[in-house]
Amino acid sequence: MMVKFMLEDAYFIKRHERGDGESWVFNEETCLKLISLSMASEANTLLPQFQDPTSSLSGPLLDGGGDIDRQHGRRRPNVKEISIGLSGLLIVAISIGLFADTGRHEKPLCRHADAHRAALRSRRGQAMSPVDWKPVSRGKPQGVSEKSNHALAGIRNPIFPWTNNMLTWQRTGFHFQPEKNWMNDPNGPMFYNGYYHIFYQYNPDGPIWGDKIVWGHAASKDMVEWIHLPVAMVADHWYDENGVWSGSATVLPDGQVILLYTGSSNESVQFQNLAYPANLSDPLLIDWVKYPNNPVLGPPPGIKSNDFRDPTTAWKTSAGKWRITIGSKAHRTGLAFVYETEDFKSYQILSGALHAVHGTGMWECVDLFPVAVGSEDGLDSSTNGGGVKHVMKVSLDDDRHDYYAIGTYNEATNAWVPDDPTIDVGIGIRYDYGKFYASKSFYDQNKKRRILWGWVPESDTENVDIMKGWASLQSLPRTLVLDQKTRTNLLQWPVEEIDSLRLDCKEFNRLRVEPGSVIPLAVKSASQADIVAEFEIDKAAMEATPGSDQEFTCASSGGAAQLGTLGPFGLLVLADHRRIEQTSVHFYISKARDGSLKTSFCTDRSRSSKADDVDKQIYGAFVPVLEGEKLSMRILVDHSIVEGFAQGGRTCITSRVYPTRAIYDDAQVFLFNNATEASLVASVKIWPMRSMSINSNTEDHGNRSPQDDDGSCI
Ligand code: DQQ
Repeated sequence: MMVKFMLEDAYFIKRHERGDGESWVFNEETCLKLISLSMASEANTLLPQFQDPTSSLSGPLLDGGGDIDRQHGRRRPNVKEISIGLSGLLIVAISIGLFADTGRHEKPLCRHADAHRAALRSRRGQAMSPVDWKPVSRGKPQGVSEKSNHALAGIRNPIFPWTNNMLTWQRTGFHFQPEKNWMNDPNGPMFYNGYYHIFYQYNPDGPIWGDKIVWGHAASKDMVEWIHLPVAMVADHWYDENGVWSGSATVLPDGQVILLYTGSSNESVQFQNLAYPANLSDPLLIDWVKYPNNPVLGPPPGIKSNDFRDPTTAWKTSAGKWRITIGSKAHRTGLAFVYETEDFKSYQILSGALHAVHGTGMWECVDLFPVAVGSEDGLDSSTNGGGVKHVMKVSLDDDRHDYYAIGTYNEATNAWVPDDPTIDVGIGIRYDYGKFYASKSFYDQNKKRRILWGWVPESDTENVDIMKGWASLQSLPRTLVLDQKTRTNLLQWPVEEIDSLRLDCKEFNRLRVEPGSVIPLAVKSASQADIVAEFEIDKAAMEATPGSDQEFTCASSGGAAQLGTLGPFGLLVLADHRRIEQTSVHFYISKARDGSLKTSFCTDRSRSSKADDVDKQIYGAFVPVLEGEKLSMRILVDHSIVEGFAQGGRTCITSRVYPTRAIYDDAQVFLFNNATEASLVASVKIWPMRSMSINSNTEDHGNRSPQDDDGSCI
């Protein structure tokens, strides 16, 4: 099946009449876009696959090709039937040498290619050389966090020959993603009038971050079956001309809904703006109105005009006023300002900062919310007082990770103080030790719980995203509660509604896994699967193991293939039958000289793909395991995303992986134990997962409804 690029006819192709019959040319705007993309692509070795000027329009992404104009015996793009995107056009254009005006083609489709190239070069003020080309920075110069995947910047390795089959498989079945194009941060999540709403940073013009980011919008009754809605807000005013950036929703007690968001202005100044629904009785809240006197807030004195963004949900004080916090930085100190308002139109800055941490750089997408001590109920954002702790979260622009800390918010002094300053926000615990950024939580008054969404970027190159026609996912929505056992961390867990996607369960009960062994767990396909596993490690071996001073970290200690006394052990997912490709999600126990045990939870992607143009970094972190607890993990595999939760969600790792063989029915699951001394007893349940309805992914295990199967393990 070919990758389906969804392209409106308006995507820049123009039909051109000539005396000798009809032919097709790209209009000037298209040519400019294609040429700038091709200049960005020309250094990579993707091109040889497409360079044969005599080849037809077919290529890895275009099998099926365009149709033949029978009358003139000439191949022409058929936008209706082929429906390819800008990315497809680029590749087609490159493949038939459209830009070169070389005479290889009697009728080049970009007739002023050289002039366009020269103009672009001089605009950038530099000659682009294929050798030292790096992707155009997408973010920092505009005063917002870098969006392109810099782990792979300037990649010169041969680019893997991706096929349609492989790229089509990468699209997920039960993660939220728009039908096409680029997505980043979740914005303004809320429950309103029977529907969950998710807005998101979206580039309607293509699969890479852009300078006209808008708010995409979708609604759902259960966060499982989503309705894609029209874009909620576009960049159409001077104060948001460079992008409608991140922000939050507040549902007021009288039912009004307030959106506050950052607009990047025509001069790249970050202003805060107000918007509200045009029609509150529309449960889908399709139309949004921007307040006519926007912006409502500009950067405070002494703060750089592009270091002031991402307003939070408002909380109500005991005096009945509303407060919001906004992230910023002063030199290298990350900080958050607090503003007070009665009407969301005029604001007063409160003195001091809510909190500041030296050396953490710009704070994006700050979140501040209460959690209950002694209960797993979620709390409305305005709750404070006895039995309540406040969690502060910051997204660090410098390393693009989300950090949280547990502490106390004092309304009178307007300061948040961490319980343990050694693990202050930005220097301590992360929500997730893989790819997970710019997250946002909301209180779900429907089920009395707090829910977290996070942006999960790609780990491949922009070139491949252009081929796919889409980039980025949202994590599964996760419930957030204070871990009542430790009280020093949160527990994150996929919302219970996700369980309704489970199909017939396969159970593997109390399997003995000897040191050095690998056991296949027979399932039809685990491209979409929910896996729960528990491990008991041989106690005698644990006790007999001598302690050591050697420090273990998942990333630096050799991954799943490294043999240790008490690990690694766990599961291999997205593994083909020969395990040429495999992604491991595993534990490793290390024993210190004083006999204390430390457990790490890791995801090893180093052998996840034969492709070398994807990031395969090993992820991991320490996970608290309390006396008497078994080691447990839950892994949700959904094509190119693997979300792992250890010990009920104390430590989480979300990864993007891009196998080339371990796909479709060859995406298998294995148990493994690379400990040299300790055997294991493992119990595993695997549920294939059906697709949510928004993602018309073909591999959905027969599209059965949840009623067909209660997914229970016998
Ligand atoms: N993304 C938005 C900004 C935010 C950043 C722009 C975080 O508002 O700071 O797309 O990824």
